[in-house]
Amino acid sequence: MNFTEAVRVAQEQYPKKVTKPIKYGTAGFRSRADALDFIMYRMGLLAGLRARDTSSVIGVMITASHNPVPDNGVKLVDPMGEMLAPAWEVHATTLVNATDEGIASALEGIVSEAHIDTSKKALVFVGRDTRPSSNRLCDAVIAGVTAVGGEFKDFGIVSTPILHYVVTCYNDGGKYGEATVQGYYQKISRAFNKLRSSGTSNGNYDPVILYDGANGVGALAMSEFLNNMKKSLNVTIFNKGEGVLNHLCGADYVKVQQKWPEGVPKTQNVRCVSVDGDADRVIYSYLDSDGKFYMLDGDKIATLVAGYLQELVKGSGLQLKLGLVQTAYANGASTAYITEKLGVPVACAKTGVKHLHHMALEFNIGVYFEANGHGTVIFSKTAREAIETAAQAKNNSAEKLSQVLDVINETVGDAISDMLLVETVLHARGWSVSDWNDAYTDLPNRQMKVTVADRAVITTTDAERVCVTPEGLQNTINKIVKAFLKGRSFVRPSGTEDIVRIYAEASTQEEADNLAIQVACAVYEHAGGIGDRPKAPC
Ligand code: NG1
Ligand code: ZN
Repeated sequence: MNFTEAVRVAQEQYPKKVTKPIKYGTAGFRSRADALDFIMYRMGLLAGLRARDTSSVIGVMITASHNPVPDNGVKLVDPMGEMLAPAWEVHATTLVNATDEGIASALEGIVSEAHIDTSKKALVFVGRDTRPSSNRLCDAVIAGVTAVGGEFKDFGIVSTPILHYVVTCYNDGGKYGEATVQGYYQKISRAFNKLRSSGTSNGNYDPVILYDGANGVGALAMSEFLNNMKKSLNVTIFNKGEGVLNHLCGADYVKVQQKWPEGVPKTQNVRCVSVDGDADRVIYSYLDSDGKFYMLDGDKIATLVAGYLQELVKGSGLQLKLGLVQTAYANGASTAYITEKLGVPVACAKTGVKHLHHMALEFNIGVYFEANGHGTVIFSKTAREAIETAAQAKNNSAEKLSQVLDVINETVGDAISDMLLVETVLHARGWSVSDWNDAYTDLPNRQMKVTVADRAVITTTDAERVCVTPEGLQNTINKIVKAFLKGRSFVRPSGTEDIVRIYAEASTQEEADNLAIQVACAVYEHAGGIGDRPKAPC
């Protein structure tokens, strides 16, 4: 195949306007939407090649998740719903950094390195979020797929987990489920309805939810679920799109700002479920009878779920190894609770779900969650088969495990499927949201961002908990941390924003804030900070 057509379309319709090197990061390429057209086009080209390389459907998702509306982004979904293979991240970076004329030789290089048979058919599934720029950027992706002779199926506005789901189902011939958007809603809601067949209330559990759709696709997805879910849950949807996407609402806002989302009535003692802009993250929160705000993040969800699954595994008598994978952002109290109280082994991975997913494969049942609410549970083939066999033999715990399995979207973190899983566990335990929260108390923590001239000067090791360069920074952090009771702090360059992230936890909120500021200042000094010196937590 020659790539003259690919170059012609690039030059005429999607010329490259930036020269700064760009890297395929934690969540693909992300930046301001108006700088993304040529990247989208090239990711369409790449998806066409990757589809031939794997003889499978490849997904392309257009979203900037929890980021503000002017941003957008793109990531490729590999055949079984996984994130793009590392070798292909390198190809993506090479292709995007080529000049317009250089596209042909970049593509030829990929074809020869990956030994791709370009005469094969290529099919690409494309999905996008509700951002105003997403439609235009979707056209650019499609132009890329077409320019390398590929075919596409446009799923329109869908959540990220839906796109992962349809890609997986198509490639496994429908074993995991039907490869359609309706198939996704039906599979998960049918499983949930079945779990609720014994009734909707239990003990302190009340099936009432205030749902914060972040003014994005998560609101649309939830109303589709409600159409399928009969009366198993009493959900009221807020932030349906009347406001600005992710602005003062949604999972990231609630988690990072530790505040109740705007647009949701302040009803006390009722669970509020916030999702992010592409509905792959979920955060719970509530207000107590005094109006005090509490947040239940990915760590709380992970520990709730892992504890419950562990109980069912024990009850079933099956010899299955269950483990939890977290990142350095996991609250220290959650790690202590799950290892010491529940006896579940915990592993720490680098930020980014692909790293967590990879580590979770080491267990028969791997629960993985980022503190920001992104995660899921994966079951090995052995676990799945053992559970199904025991369930058929009427082993009660195995039957429950088997039902829970169908509510989970194993292909990727899925806000709504995760919410249904949480609701299942709370219901089974007869817990109110405060019962859940009382399991352990989070150590006060704070996240901050510092802008530096070049965030690549910061490199890390040990699952990003230790800073290797610039020299001296880690020593300074160690010295600062020492002065704080239960102090812990680390810094890493963001993979999705042009900033350095600071994380700090300590025994009081004031101390955590203070620690974060001091470490932020150390980063500012050692790593070439620009703009104002960090002052207040931001
Ligand atoms: P970066 O920007 O690399 O920190 C953020 C999240 C990740 C992950 C990605 C993808 C934090 C601290 N980081 O990555 O966990 O979700 O976005 O969306 O929340
Ligand atoms: Zn997201």
